[in-house]
Amino acid sequence: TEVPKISRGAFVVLEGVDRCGKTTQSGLLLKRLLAAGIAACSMRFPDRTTATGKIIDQYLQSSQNLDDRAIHLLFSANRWESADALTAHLQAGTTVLCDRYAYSGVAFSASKIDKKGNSLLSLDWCQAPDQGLPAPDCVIFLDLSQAEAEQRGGYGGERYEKKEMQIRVRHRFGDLEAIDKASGRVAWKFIDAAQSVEQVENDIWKAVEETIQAVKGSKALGKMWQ
Ligand code: 2DT
Repeated sequence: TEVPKISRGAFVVLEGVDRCGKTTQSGLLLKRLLAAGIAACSMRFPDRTTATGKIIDQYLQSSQNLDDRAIHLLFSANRWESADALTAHLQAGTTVLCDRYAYSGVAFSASKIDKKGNSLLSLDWCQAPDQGLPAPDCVIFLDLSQAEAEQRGGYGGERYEKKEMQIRVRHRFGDLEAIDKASGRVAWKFIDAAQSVEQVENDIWKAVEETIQAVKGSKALGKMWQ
């Protein structure tokens, strides 16, 4: 007798600029998937609970300084630590939602500049350590203009929560979307995060349903940037 093969879970990454409501939406989405009877779990990066995550947390809270390359590699290592578990969830048929991923990794590091305004780390250099990680089936990008982000009541006190940095990060996300578009491997869905929480939730749900359908059509799990 043949055991029917369960199709793998979908891998959905949520990205966006600060203040876009990403964390709220990832909670709502997980609830909705489970309510619809779809096996699902969520992850978030940085995962501040692991050994690398603790150093990352100290760095973000500015209680520890690190070389820009060293912290970039730690953020990447923080994802690689979870790569096997992530793949296992997907192969077992569980849909995985991930709040930030390698896209944030590259967008933030590649937005660092020196005193003259020159980039410190190139996009290519930043992408390299994450190459080969499981690739998402879709990237849901919660888009918010700089003006709308500012209206939401200012940024917090962590290292990257500064206006000029956020503007550069938004551009780097655009560069990364263009790279995925050119390769045709990972679909990005842009969602207007200035809408109400319910509207954003519904737009995300539509995007996720489409992604799950595509995965059921036996779309193979890809590898990041290769
Ligand atoms: P949260 O506020 O979502 O905890 O993010 N970051 C994130 C990086 O610089 N590199 C990465 O690889 C990742 C995943 C984005 C904390 C900050 O860390 C930044 C915001």
